[in-house]
Amino acid sequence: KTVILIGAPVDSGKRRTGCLMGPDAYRTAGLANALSDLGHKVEDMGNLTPAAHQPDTNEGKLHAPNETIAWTHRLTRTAELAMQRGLPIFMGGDHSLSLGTVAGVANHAATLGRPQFVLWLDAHSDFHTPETTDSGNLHGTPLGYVTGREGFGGFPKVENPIPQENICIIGLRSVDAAERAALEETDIRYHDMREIDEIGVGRLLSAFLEVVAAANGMLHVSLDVDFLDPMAAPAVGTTVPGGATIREGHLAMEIINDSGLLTSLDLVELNPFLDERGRTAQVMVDLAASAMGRRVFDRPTRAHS
Ligand code: DIR
Ligand code: MN
Ligand code: MN
Ligand code: MN
Repeated sequence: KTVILIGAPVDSGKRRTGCLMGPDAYRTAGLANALSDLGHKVEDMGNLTPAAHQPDTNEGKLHAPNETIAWTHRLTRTAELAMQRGLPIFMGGDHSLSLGTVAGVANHAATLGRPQFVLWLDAHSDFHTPETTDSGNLHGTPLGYVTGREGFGGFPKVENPIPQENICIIGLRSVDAAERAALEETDIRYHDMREIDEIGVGRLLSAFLEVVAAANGMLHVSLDVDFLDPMAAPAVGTTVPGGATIREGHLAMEIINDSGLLTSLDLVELNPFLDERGRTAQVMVDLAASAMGRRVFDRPTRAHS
């Protein structure tokens, strides 16, 4: 496959800064080599910048809406174009980058007449709107946006909203009350950590992938660092204990690879400023490699740091 690495140093989706260093941390942890070792043709587009925008003020409840809107414009267009040439991996950046990446890949799927599906691996459901968010942090809103919820005035119109039943969230353990109420009214498929414990991430995921395959769908995977337990992946601003293990993460990625369905991937919320000698960046690179065909049997051995 042709894999297109796209640096999206988005840091406007929440107040704690540092995610802007994410793309370079993934490069330093060897993402391009990990993928080319698997036989892929890898291109690195470098880091994007947001579209031109007015500076943000500190008025109002939302944090940095202008910058996030500008990123949404840039990323929607970039995702549409990259999809014509290969499999984009968006190296974040915080989760607000997915307002653009998901909107863009959905536009491309529409030109092919194929349905777009989204797998959201996250402790959080990110289903807020600018009106329902308590924190004012727009990284909590991408699924609200791409499903076409109201309340995104000033943002680009979502041309091809993702149907609710085409979305599956796995890993939930921190859902705000308003979000939960909204989510329960939808046809979004969602699985919390207890379901991972009792049923297993493999079975939950396989059930969703069967639906994607039956529909000849395109599959976008959005992997939030906090899907993983903070003991395994500490470099994220919103750690929530009780997350997925390294093995559950890899199993999910390996099953995604086996399905042959993956068409685009976000790696989001890595904050290298909070990392321990690049450990979390390395975990995310290894997970991406598993999603792109590395088998656990072949994983390179690494000296302890
Ligand atoms: C939180 C944060 N629910 C909010 N969401 C996060 O601000 O709305 N998503 N961290 O991954
Ligand atoms: Mn998230
Ligand atoms: Mn999260
Ligand atoms: Mn939230």
